Formats: sequence, C-alpha cells, structure tokens
Amino acid sequence: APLEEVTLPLFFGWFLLSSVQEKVPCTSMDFLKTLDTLEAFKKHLVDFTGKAEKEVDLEQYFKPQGALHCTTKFCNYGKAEGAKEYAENPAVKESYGSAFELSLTALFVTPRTVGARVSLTDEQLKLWPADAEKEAASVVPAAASLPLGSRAHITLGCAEGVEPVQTGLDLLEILALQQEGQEGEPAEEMELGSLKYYGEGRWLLSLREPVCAPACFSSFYG
Ligand code: 2AM
Repeated sequence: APLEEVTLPLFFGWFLLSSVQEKVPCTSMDFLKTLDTLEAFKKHLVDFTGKAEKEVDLEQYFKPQGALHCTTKFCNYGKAEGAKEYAENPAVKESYGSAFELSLTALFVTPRTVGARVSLTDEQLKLWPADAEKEAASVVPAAASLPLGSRAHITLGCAEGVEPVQTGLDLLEILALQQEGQEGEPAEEMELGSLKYYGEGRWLLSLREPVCAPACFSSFYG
C-alpha cells in the first residue's frame, strides 16, 4: 500500500498514564467483587448466566483488553470513514502528545462489557468526532440524539468473544434509557456511589467522587 495509506493509526485516543494504569483496574475489580455478592445482583443473575441457579465470578467473567485508553476516533489505518479528516483536524494536530485530565464519573457493567464513563470537558470535546454518537445509531437508535461525548468511555473488560467496540454501545444504551426518563431501579448504596439497575443485565454505578485520570492524547498503531 502507498505510504500515505498506512500512516494513519488504528485509533486516536487518550492513554492513561502509568500512574493510574493500575489504580483504575483496582477500583473496577473492587466494584466487580462487591457487585456479584449483592442480593440485588443475584436476583438478576439469569441476565449473565442464562440460569437462575448458577453463580458468576465477575472478576473472571471479564477479560482485560490491554492498555487503558479512551478512544476518540477509530481510524482502522485510514479505512474508517472520516479518518483522514480527523487526523488533519488542527485541534488534533495541536493536542497530539499533550497531557489531559480525564474525569471518570461512572462505572457500568452489562453481560458483555465493563467500562468507565468519561465526562469530557469543553476542551476535550474539541478532540471528539462530531459523528461518534450518530455512527452508533444503527445499533442504538436513540444515540443520535444524545449529547456529543456521550459515548466517551474506557473499556475495562469484555466477556469472552466480545469486541471492545461494544463497551461504548452498552454505555449509549444506558444513557438512551436515562434520556427516555428511565431512572433505573435503585439497587444499593455502595462506598463508591449509588448503583442502579436498568434491566437486561445493565448496571450503572455513579461515582460519589469522580476518579481523575491523567492521560496523554496520542494514537495506537498496533
Ligand atoms: P473501545 O474504545 O471501546 O475500547 C481498538 O479496537 C480500539 O478501538 C478499541 O479500544 C475499541 O473499542 C475501539 N474501536 C474498535 N472499533 C471501533 C469502532 N467501530 N468505533 C469506535 N471505536 C472502535
């Protein structure tokens, strides 16, 4: 392939600095450890196992997916729509290699993925593709009407056979339910925050104290 075609990365994003690469998975593990012991969770266990009687060890259920990051633009080495335009955006060029502070405001779990919601600042939204939410509309129809940046997340783990792209879709599904006015069923007040159930195995923990995660805006070639 001509050189120009291979110079675009697999994706752009914020990569958590090594100081928090350990801390965030620890917080997530603590959450999973507690979640699968809660009566409220056990009541809906069938969402995860297909059988009411079976137990689930969430720490084993989800597989880590490599270095923690928040994808901004999936470029697929230039094959994804809008990849070149994104790479050429002056805001992207200017911020490349710079440090940012991401604010993690919620953790969510579904039978497919576990992730952290990232609440982007106005400055960070300048690096967010205008069509990131709309792109998901074929899977989550209401996504197109959600605010810009709604999809921003860090994948913390995926169930066997699930691709990490699913994490953002799972988050959009929960946010779409909230937008429709579904507040979720209050399940438990945890040390980390309040846990709500949104049906079909979807759990959202709003963090009492957002986790601040320093991260570098860069790209990944693989
Ligand atoms: P993630 O951001 O949810 O973790 C490499 O596969 C990275 O690009 C992963 O981090 C993955 O998901 C993200 N990714 C893969 N396909 C994607 C797509 N179609 N849209 C957005 N992000 C995607």
